[in-house]
Amino acid sequence: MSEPRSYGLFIDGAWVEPAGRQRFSTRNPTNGDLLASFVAGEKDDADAAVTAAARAFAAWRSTPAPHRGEILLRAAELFRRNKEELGVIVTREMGKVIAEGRGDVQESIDFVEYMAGEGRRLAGETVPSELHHKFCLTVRQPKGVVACITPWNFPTAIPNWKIAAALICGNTVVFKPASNTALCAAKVVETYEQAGLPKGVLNFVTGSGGVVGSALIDDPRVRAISFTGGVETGREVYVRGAKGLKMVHLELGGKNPQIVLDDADLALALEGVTFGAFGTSGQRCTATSRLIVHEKVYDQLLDRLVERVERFKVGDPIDPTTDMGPVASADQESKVLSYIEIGKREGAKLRTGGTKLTGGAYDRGYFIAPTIFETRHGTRISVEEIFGPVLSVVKVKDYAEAVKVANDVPYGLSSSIYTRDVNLAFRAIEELEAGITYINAPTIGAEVQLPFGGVKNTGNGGREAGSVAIEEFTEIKTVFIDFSARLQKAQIDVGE
Ligand code: UN1
Repeated sequence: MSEPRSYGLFIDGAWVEPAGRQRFSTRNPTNGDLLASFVAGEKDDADAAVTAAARAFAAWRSTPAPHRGEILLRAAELFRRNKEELGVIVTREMGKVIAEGRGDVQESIDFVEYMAGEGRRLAGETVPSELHHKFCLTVRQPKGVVACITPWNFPTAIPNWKIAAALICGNTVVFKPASNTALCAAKVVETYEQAGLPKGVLNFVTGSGGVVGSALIDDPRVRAISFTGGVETGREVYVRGAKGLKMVHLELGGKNPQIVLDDADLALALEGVTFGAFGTSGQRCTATSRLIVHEKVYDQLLDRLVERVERFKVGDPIDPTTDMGPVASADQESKVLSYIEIGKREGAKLRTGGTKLTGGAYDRGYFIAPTIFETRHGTRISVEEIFGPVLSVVKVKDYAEAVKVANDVPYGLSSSIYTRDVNLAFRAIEELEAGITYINAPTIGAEVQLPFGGVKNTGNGGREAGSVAIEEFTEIKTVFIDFSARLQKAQIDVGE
């Protein structure tokens, strides 16, 4: 890779270097290589970004939505053209294997393209009036300045989910990315810049959540906040956003179950859980962190899974033959290792893994062996989000117990069931408490043209992606057009 680059903030269409700021760097979690350096933004920087976004709002709002869509389409084309380069940057900065690094960028392409098309829809509704010669309809209008605060695990895709949806609706944006994947975020911003977005429409402020994020959340000019991250931070964002009566969209954790019944195609279920639990080193909100297995097939499935995972090649994620890369940061590593200790202490049976990998190249990065615990439902490792390559396996006696266990956690993002029984599959759709249910497929791998989000502590009811993404970023205006040329009184002039 070329020399580490030094980035400023992107405010009002220009890369700027405010004087006297501290800087921070991002590093490759595989080997510690320095990647790029960034400004640790302060409150003044967040203020300047909001000022630019507020100023740009009037013109962007009145730009016809299909023209906004053309700019998004150009951004999508650029993401496509640069997919390989960006995929490599995702892998270098975040540590997911290169196929998934490319997948992250592909998800960006898919979503930005999809939202570009939304520029020719942004549909309202037309409904009948109770009065003569009167039209009733709704139109969508943007909210204003939107703050997009994003995590590191999908460092191009999740920013794009938020930014593209906000922009197509006519909002202007201040984007505050996770610090450890700020290079991916800067690349996203450069792409929109090259696509010809007018100045001030997208602004980029790096820095800590406590400083930059806080300033954005409390700024009265910010009308909506879209946040993906941990549940405790999310709760604080919600409470503080509520004080300003802002729309707050939250995408928080998960403790996603894969249920395997005794009639399941076990080879398929095995492939599913392998990808669902250990893809992205388990660092997806949708990752399979619980395998709930019918007692009749429990030993058979678990033995095969352990054997499969023990053959995993854990190493440099840029090597296409690697099955699993490192976790994303030192913080992640210590959090995951502490959960492994908790698992051991609470008496879970460690079937494989359970250690930091050391020796040779491992010593330069944050590598954890893929870990499988047999445990009973209710232990901490079986109900708390770990966000790493740690799978808890729980034995159940039938479908009813499987669903009970699956639902008995504070989260409800994704869920999956493997069965050939069509009735039980449909019952699972009805009964699993989750925003997403997969039948005979793993808990990861949502597609952008469908809503994404969850129930319980996973969020506050909103959904990203799909056509409903525009709900978060628009106000509905209800319009009555009376062409009767006389005063008509709703609820009073009845039956005429
Ligand atoms: C996330 O982990 O927050 O469904 C997003 C999936 C991906 C998105 C995950 N398409 O696994």
